[in-house]
Amino acid sequence: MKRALITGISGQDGSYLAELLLSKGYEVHGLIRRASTFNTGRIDHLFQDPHVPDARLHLHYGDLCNSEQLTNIVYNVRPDEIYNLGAQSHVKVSFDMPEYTGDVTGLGTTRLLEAIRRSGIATRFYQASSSELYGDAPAPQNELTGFRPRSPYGAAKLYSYWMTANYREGYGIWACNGILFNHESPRRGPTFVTRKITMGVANILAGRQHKLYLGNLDARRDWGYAPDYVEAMWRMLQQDRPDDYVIGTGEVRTVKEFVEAAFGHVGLDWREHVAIDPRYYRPTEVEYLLADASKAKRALGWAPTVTFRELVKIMVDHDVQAVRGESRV
Ligand code: NAP
Ligand code: G4F
Repeated sequence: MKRALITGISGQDGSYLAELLLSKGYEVHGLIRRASTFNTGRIDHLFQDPHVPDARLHLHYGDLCNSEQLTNIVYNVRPDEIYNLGAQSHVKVSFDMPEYTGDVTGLGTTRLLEAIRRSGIATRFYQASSSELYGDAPAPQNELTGFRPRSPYGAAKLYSYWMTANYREGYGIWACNGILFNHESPRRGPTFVTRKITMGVANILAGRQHKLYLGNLDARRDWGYAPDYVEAMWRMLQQDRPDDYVIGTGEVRTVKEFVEAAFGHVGLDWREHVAIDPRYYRPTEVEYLLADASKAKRALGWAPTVTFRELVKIMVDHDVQAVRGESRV
């Protein structure tokens, strides 16, 4: 039985990845942060009582800011595969908390890579790199495009990208960067723009909210469906040799197009409900992200299965049902 460790298991991607690996027969270990309330809502349906002899999901308290515990877990669990998905992942928040973002999203990766190096275990490492690395580099972006990050988050991810590449080259660690473009789902955090819009639509439809306040509607993103993207992560770690891959749909839309599609799906006119609040503008914006994922298609046999329209429908339908009290993800 293969054993995997996932940091960020309580997040959007971590929860889908845990489902995928459990379905493939893996024993899955996840790093979670201690909180005063439960923060495992996205993985509660996967929970197994650890006293059950054949339990295959195990959660460990720890933090990417703390190397002791990372080293303990890596050394004691001795995973075959490690997926580093934990991060302060919000770009706008990274402008408010640049130092903390650097600590978690940047140095956290080094702490984990050092834990692997010092433990001496043979493991395969996945680093959750991001299209934010590209910043204002011209679109479409692929593995050969130069990085020009435009936020503390992007800069922290850039550091992690290069540490991953350096540990691969310097120490022979089997390590990959997945450079993933935006991917969404009904489990997306509510302050990212897609989920903020779909939850806003559901609340407006139910008469619980009248206005939805947003920032830059002109930014263009390549939005895919998160379960497709965790499949790509897994495929990267099944290759003969470690490499870096861009993952995205190759389809680009503006935030405004997402708004129109989401409101239009339930028969509302977005212009009556959306207002601009400059507080959601960023000091530096990434205007145009569009993936050229031809390498992943060729080498991993990976392709997205959900179109932009289908993604909007999945998310709006989920949130409308959730407001009616019928939610199930
Ligand atoms: P997410 O929903 O925000 O999840 C982030 C995860 O990181 C959560 O489990 C969170 O735990 C954990 N975390 C935060 N700070 C931590 C710390 N100090 N120590 C340990 N864990 C910590 O993010 P996501 O959308 O699933 O994305 C997964 C990864 O891919 C992230 O690294 C993100 O930056 C990257 N990425 C995402 C996208 C995208 O479009 N979704 C695209 C490219 C790259 P709590 O639940 O306790 O907060
Ligand atoms: O949904 P967003 O916050 O995602 P962003 O900044 O693209 O970052 C996400 O994708 C990255 C991959 O490219 C990940 F690495 C990162 O972890 C995260 O998952 O914003 C998307 C766009 C931006 O241009 C933003 O300015 O939407 C614009 N926007 C307009 N109004 C808004 C809002 N973003 C947010 N969060 N909230 C708004 O009200």
